[in-house]
Amino acid sequence: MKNVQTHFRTCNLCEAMCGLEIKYTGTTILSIKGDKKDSLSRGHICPKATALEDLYHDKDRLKTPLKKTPNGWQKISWQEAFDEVAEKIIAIQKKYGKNAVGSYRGNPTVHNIGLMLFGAPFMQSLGSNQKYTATSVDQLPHHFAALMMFGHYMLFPIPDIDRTDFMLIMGGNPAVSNGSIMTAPDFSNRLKAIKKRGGQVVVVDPRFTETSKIANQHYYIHPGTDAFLLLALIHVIFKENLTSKGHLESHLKGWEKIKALAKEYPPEKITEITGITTDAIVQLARQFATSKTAVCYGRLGLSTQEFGSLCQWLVNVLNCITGNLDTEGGALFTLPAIDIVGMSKMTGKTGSFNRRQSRVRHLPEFTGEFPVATLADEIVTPGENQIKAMITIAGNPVLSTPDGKRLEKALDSLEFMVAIDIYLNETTKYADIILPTTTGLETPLYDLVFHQFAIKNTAKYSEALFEKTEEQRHDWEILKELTSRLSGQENPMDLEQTLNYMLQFSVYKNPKLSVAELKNHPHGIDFGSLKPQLPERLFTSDKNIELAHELFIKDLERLNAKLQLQKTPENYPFALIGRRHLRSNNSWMHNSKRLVKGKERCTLLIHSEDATKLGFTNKQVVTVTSEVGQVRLPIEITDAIMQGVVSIPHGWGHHRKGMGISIAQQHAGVSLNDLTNPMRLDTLTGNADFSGTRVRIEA
Ligand SMILES: Nc1nc2c(c(=O)[nH]1)N[C@H]1C(S)=C(S)[C@@H](COP(=O)(O)OP(=O)(O)OC[C@H]3O[C@@H](n4cnc5c(=O)[nH]c(N)nc54)[C@H](O)[C@@H]3O)O[C@H]1N2
Ligand SMILES: Nc1nc2c(c(=O)[nH]1)N[C@H]1C(S)=C(S)[C@@H](COP(=O)(O)OP(=O)(O)OC[C@H]3O[C@@H](n4cnc5c(=O)[nH]c(N)nc54)[C@H](O)[C@@H]3O)O[C@H]1N2
Ligand code: SF4
Ligand SMILES: [Mo]
Repeated sequence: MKNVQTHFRTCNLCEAMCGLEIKYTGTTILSIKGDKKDSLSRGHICPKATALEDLYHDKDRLKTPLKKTPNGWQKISWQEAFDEVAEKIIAIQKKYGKNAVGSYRGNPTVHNIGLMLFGAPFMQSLGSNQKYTATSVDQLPHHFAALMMFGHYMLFPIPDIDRTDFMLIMGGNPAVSNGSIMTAPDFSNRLKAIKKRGGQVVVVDPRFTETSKIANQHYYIHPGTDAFLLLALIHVIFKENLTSKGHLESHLKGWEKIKALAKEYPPEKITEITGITTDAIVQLARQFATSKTAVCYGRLGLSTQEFGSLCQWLVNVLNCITGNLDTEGGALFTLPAIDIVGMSKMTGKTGSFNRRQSRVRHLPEFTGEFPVATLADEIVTPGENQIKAMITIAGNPVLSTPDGKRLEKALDSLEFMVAIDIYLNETTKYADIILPTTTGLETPLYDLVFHQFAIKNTAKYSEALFEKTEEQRHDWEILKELTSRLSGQENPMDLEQTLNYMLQFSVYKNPKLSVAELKNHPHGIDFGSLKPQLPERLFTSDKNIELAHELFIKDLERLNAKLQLQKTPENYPFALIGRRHLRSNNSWMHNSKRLVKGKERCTLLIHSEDATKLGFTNKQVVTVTSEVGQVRLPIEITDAIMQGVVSIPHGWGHHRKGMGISIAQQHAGVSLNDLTNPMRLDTLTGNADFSGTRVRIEA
């Protein structure tokens, strides 16, 4: 074929940052394959990458602003849209105060360089405290633990998967998710490599997952009880003198306190509540502590639970007391070319906690935002600082935050709402104006966030493959325009100039980094493996690691109370957990035919013995009821889940009326978050508690 061209870029869909090699002619894509020369991903991709083509050609994607009118949605010009949005926001803030305009920013924000660079000035121009993001239905406990222990909310220890001898995975399913807060493309093969070099992989999960299939060992655990297991592991390690302070000896604060409190959690005491035997716990502790190197990795299933923050703290403690923090083969800190963490030395923005509380439920602020589980309360509860208008940016909170139905009602009651998004979907349908953006192949990409969490230090810039059309706007262009209208100040810089400005601070000087230089390296630049950086990298004032922060110690009281209250509620005998699928991405990629085709995926997984007891047959449609809602879906009988636990995948529920996502609507499924309860939180931080939502199941 004539004129076949090749484009190299990074996939922006999940955290793995896979390098892609795209063959195309004109605007026709011929193939999307893994880029074997990519400095990080070595040729790996997953099925979602090929859906970038579908996303580009998707007829349902919005290209021009839409305005809701009594006669339905009408296309309006950008000029008109900007005028009206700015005018409405200014008027509402004038009438009710700055905090009357709330915002919610979703997950694709962190995969989008434009939203990252132009989001902060926009939020500043808005000047509202009513800020919400997907963080509080996801990784907030990780940030919290990092802030309390290392002094910076973004200072995450990243498992050194390629050099470790033992990896303990709790509440993560990287064989499907491709890893999170740990950018490690081709995660599955990296796990297999641990086994090949004589090491071990152990998974702790209420479901026998795709990752469990790769592991040497799997332990079932009752949802929400991981903090007990971690404490018992720490108990055994202290009791048997298997600890190691390593090179951090003089920088560990609170060692004796940890040792003393772990005494209270002998394995036999927590066997019943976790469902893991004493022998297994002792063995796991010994294996972990006596491996030459080892690392514990706790992810979403550990964060979005009642004791999420305790879990993420204890994961760090476990790594630390076995000499596996800041060491090769353990967990290490990154040093990316654009170092957001390092830059805090100039800006002083290292994170904050509880500087103020939310108006209605008095939940703590974290780094400027409130827990999204209380967003609906803030919209519907009258009073000063009530939210009267909302801006959603790249977020779908109706499907992704607890009790989506309640939030729908709240959004419907607003005086004004604007959504910056690519679709008319479950959330944006409540907007008065939708400002559509470019996405995927139409956008340039430098990953500001995930280079920060990657298992190697690399840098890569991807140019846009296709030019946007005349009618389209980039996310950053929209935010820049709105910022200037709200603040009255013009920002003279565009995306590339802003990126160049940041690159000049890079610690890597060879080559001297700029967008132009990065364009000369289409497979990325490799700066090598992660290296020990402590204590210099710490942001605590005394350059020590805070092992036993009083907020965690205090929260143990809440945990201990659980030991007494163990009865299964009769009305709700099952614990509900979520799951992910290789061909889904949260709530918004079901409009690609190739990703949704095949057998029904939105099913309720249930253990065969539970199904037999209830007299259910496979594929039978059942009703699932929780404290807040009800859904109906087919069951899928399996032995790969704990008895008493059931699972519904996250991100479905496209049956709602009035949307413009035609393919997704044909594969609607049900929303897990029509069942989850916004009153159930990790109360230390306000992060949502999804794991173990109580439900009953009826024919
Ligand atoms: N029960 C339960 N709830 C969960 C989870 C769970 O496991 N169980 N997972 C949680 C997690 S980890 C997360 S991250 C959240 C996600 O929560 P959200 O971020 O609220 O939801 P997404 O499904 O990622 O929706 C992204 C939105 O961005 C739009 N979008 C996509 N690309 C672009 C773009 O380039 N520009 C713009 N402007 N818009 C774009 C999409 O159309 C969609 O509307 O959900 C959380 N909720
Ligand atoms: N294919 C695909 N990839 C994705 C996404 C996607 O939607 N699809 N989403 C992306 C996003 S936004 C994120 S945040 C990451 C998340 O990536 P992961 O952290 O890997 O999240 P999940 O795949 O939801 O896996 C969570 C695991 O926790 C288990 N679990 C639930 N409750 C508990 C508990 O109480 N204790 C323990 N020990 N385990 C529990 C669940 O059974 C599940 O196996 O994935 C990202 N990658
Ligand atoms: S694993 Fe993630 S980054 Fe890699 S191709 Fe799939 S969606 Fe893209
Ligand atoms: Mo996430």
